[in-house]
Amino acid sequence: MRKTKLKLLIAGAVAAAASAVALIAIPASAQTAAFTVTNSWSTGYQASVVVKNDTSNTLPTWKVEVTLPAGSAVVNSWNAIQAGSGSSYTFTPAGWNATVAAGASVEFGMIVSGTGRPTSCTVNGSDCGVATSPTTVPASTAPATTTPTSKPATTAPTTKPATTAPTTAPATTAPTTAAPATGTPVGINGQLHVCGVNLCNQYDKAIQLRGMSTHGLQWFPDCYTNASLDALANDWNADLLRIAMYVQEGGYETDPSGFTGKVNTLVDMAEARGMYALVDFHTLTPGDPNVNLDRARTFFAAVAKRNAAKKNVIYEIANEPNGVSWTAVKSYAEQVIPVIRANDPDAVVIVGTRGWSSLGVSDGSNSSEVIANPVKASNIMYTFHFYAASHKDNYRAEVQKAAASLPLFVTEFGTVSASGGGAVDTAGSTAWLDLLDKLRISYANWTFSDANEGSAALKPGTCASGSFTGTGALTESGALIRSRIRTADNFPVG
Ligand code: IDC
Repeated sequence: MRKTKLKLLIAGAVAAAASAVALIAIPASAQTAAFTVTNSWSTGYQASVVVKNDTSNTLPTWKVEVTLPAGSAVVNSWNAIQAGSGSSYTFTPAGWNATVAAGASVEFGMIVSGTGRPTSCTVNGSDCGVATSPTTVPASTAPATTTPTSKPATTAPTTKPATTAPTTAPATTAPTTAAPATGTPVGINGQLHVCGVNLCNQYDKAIQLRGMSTHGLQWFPDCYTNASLDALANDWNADLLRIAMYVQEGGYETDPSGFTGKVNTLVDMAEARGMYALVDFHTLTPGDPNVNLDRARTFFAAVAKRNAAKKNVIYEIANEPNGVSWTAVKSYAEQVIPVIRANDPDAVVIVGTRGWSSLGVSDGSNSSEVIANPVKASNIMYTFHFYAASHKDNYRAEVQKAAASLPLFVTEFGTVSASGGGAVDTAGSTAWLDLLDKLRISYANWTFSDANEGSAALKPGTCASGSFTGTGALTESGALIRSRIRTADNFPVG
């Protein structure tokens, strides 16, 4: 999420100063668009486009047309509907972001393969001020790529609803932007995005992340320490830490700023070890996520704003919707996702599914309800959860089928029964993990904790002892899962 401030389409006075570059003047008061390269690599780049309404009237809709030079193409975009191919592309509102109030702006993003920057751009038919030369800027020589990592002021969201405050984080959650260690999962893969049905890395290659979920943060504080996360990163070779922040049951609702701070601290601890952090808004009881909608808005506004510059954060907005229709879950998602996008535009967001994130199967439905009526947002994935002793072949068949159409992420699974206890089902767990490996579906196992239940990876008493490495600390479930997670990732890089 590093913002490199390489602004190629510049409006107004700034444009006039760039005398070496031919620019088309725009009126002082107009709809403008600014194209910013937010991340680049040898074979492509990520860009953000901000459409700003500088007039005193509401803009009812917008359309941005971009032309790229030969050899460059848009491969993926989010927060806009993309049409076109080859060198010409059109971007129109994603559905919820058509209207732009006077003085406000909307933002969308894209991944481009090839290094050619746009040769032209219009917003609502008017030229948005395109540099006609140079058309390509090698990332290594771009003047601003090493300058500030913070988002330029012009891209700051101006339409954030008042309910998405707070805007100030407690002192304990001051942002850090430590560069991920090279050779680590985050160091190699960088900012992730969804491409087709896959999770893709900064080279636009499909990857699978394998890692562990915490137990409820309110119950197991001793389990998430520097020593335990060192073991997870270096002994388990985990790519991912899921941070399960229960909302009820003594969780977030009892101390919003305290739990927000705990989550942020774990995001930093994962980042320092080059692991991705999956921020799980662990709704469970009640099962309708809309009950927690206001809390979700407040929580995600704060966490997304604070962590916007990081590359390692993925947001999971509702753990396990249950007793609620898909349309209700979708409505919740379409209200929470814009809050995240307004603060952290390029992060992957994962949406829970009906029937305890079973794609509807545990409620007698299936993934077709999602495929037929997807969430109106891009750069998103859908959640699937299973417990190996409870969820068998019919669930595996559904995942196999759904994975052809939907980007899936197994943000939680257990080797045992859905109660979280009982015996490890080794054959069932192996069948599931083989399927996920084959489909390159990322996963996090429940739980990296020493809870006295079969799903816990660590023997009771491990966290108090402070000794986490090796197999001595592991339960049967922990030994099985560690052996699956610690094999080489071989992330594709080119
Ligand atoms: C379980 C814990 C258990 C705790 C309970 C509280 O394992 O110690 O008492 O939650 O609600 C899920 C949920 C996850 C459950 C887990 C096992 O996401 O919170 O954890 N499970 O029941 N979905 C299916 C299983």
